Amino acid sequence: MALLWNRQPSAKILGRFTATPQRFLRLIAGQVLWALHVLSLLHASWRRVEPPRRELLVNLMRSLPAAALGSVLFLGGCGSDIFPAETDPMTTVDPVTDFGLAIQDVYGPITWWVSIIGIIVLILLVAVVVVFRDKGDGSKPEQIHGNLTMEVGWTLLPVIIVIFILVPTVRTIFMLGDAAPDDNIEVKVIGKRWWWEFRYVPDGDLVTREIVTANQMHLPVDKHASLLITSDSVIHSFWAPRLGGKRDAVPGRTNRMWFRMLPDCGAVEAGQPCTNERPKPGEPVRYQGECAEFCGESHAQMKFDVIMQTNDDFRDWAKRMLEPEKPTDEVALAGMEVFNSVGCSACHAITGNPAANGNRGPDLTNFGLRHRLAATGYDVDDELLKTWIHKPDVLKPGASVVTNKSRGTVGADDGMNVVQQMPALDTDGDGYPNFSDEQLDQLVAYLRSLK
Ligand code: HEC
Ligand SMILES: [Cu+2]
Repeated sequence: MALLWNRQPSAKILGRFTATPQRFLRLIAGQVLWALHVLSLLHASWRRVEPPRRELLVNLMRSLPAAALGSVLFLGGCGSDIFPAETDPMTTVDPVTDFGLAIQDVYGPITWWVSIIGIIVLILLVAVVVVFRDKGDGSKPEQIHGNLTMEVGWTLLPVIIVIFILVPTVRTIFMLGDAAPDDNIEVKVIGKRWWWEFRYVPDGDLVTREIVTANQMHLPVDKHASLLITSDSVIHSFWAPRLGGKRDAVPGRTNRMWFRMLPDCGAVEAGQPCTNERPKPGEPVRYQGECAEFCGESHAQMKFDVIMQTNDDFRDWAKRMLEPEKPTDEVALAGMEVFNSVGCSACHAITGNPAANGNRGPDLTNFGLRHRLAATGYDVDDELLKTWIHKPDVLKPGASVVTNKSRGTVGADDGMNVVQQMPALDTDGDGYPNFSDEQLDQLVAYLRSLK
């Protein structure tokens, strides 16, 4: 069963896949119960017992518990167990930033209002069905035509309800659409097929020169992050649910988004918005995100991490990105030679390795500090890295040029895939040399030493 949601059983999948077998069963059971409910209603209406057509009502009442239980199971399958953030890193109802909270402040009250309205409507509906049911004595109900009061009422009431929803929604949209507060760090976010590039705009303080990295965005906790989101390929959508809502990444257009983590609960008065999750010195906090707009074969593997750090830790990280340490280990140094001689350096840039200055693939500066491989939920380890270098497709469908071409999938020769994707190195005839195992080990040692 595990194979259903884990294509790569050998790889360690981190807390990203929240689809546990229990949840899966709950979803199925919920649907089965609902299907029974609907079937029972259909059955009753087919039989059309005359007179009276009580059968339908009776069946409705009888199968209602099944439907109710089905709904509970189904929603339980989607939702979280007691602590949302712990079991569901992608929860949308437990925000930790001002942006996330602003959305929650609209979403929360509206959910309550519509629940109450929904319950009132249901009660009225059931009451009408019961009170005005066919009593079986052949009598006709009173015939009426037009009722001004009711018509005005059911026009005005929805208008008022919609205004109640509209005002806070529009206010929040405008507030979040404004420019970011001055105290910010600006990062250009570029959606690629299928990974994320982050380019830090120098601010003369924390970031002295442009820093480029991929799939793992570091942010200082006390500043607003001001993201300039775009795409170099198709439309993607940047979404880290605990930090805030989605923003489309559209080619040729820049969408903005800004947020800052809420203050620490120990530092504010009770009742003020706050979070207990702020990073401490040396203890960053990781938030997960993913692409939320279907963008092709490996859309589901287009994930990223946001690493929240104290300002000082962030400063250290930035410094290290600009001046990484040189590898000293002999194997790693040999790996650098391989990297530069077999063509990796034509697509990947590495600060500190002047020969590596390509820009088609992710910037690999300090790659050894990254947790994940190639924007997926795979924890980086040596074996995985070897698999990736040999055949990226095994870990990420469509990620390699060669397999794409030979499989003849749509887009295989659209120019974009062919130049941009990562080549699979062990396939003959693709212009890249085959490796000896020793060279592969050296390459992996080099990549892992970059920190
Ligand atoms: C034709 C360009 C190209 C060449 C040549 C190339 N790569 Fe890549 N590489 C890419 C692209 C594009 C990606 C991103 C793929 C993805 O995540 O979907 C990538 C991803 C990677 C990653 C994962 C980066 C991350 O952020 O997790 C590693 C590691 C890597 N390449 C190593 C290498 C090595 C080692 C070589 C040489 C043996 C090499 N690449 C040659 C284009 C290239
Ligand atoms: Cu995408």
